[in-house]
Amino acid sequence: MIQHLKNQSLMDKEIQSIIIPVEKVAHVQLANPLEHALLVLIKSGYTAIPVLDPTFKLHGLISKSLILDSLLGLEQIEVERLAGLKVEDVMQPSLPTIHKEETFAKALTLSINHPFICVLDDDGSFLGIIIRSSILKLISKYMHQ
Ligand code: 4BW
Repeated sequence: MIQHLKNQSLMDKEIQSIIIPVEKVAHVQLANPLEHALLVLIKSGYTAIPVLDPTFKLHGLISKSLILDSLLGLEQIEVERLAGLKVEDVMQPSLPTIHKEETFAKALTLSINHPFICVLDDDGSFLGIIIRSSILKLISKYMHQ
C-alpha cells in the first residue's frame, strides 16, 4: 500500500488542499475570559481549539480538559474560579505546527499523536488547521483509486 501511495506522489504533495482556513476554525484569543473559551468549546462541540492573538499569531491550545483541570479544587470543581481566569493563564503553549508548503508525509506523521495541526505562513501567521479526518480521507481516496 505504501508503494502505491508513493507512486501516486501523495506523500510529496503539499498540504494546501486540505487546510481548513482560519475563518472556518473555531478559536479564542489570549485575553479572552476562560468562561468564553468554555462556551466556544461547548457550542462548537470540539475538544480543543487554537489560541490566537489579535494579529492572528498562534500562541497555544485550549481544551475542555485544561479548563476542567484549572477548576479542580481539593475536593470539588470550583466553578467560581472561571471568572478570574483568562485563556492565557490556562492554555497549553506548545502544539504541533507545519508550514503551508510542507509535505503531506509530515502532516501524516504529526497526525498520529495530534488530532489537528496548525498551519503557519512564512511570517508565522496562523493560516488554518489540518484535521486528522481530512488526512485519513485523502489516504482512503488514494487507496480506493
Ligand atoms: O462539530 C463537529 N462536526 C463534525 N462533522 N465532526 C465532529 C465535530 N466535533 C467532533 N467531530 C468528530 C470529528 O471526526 O470528532 C473528531 C474529534 O473531534 P475533537 O478534535 O476531539 O473535537 C473529529 O475529528 P477531526 O474532524 O479530524 O478533527 C480533529 C480535531 O480538530 C478536533 C478538534 O480539536 C479540531 N477541529 C476540527 N475542526 C475544527 C477544529 N478546531 C477548530 N475549528 C474547526 N473547524
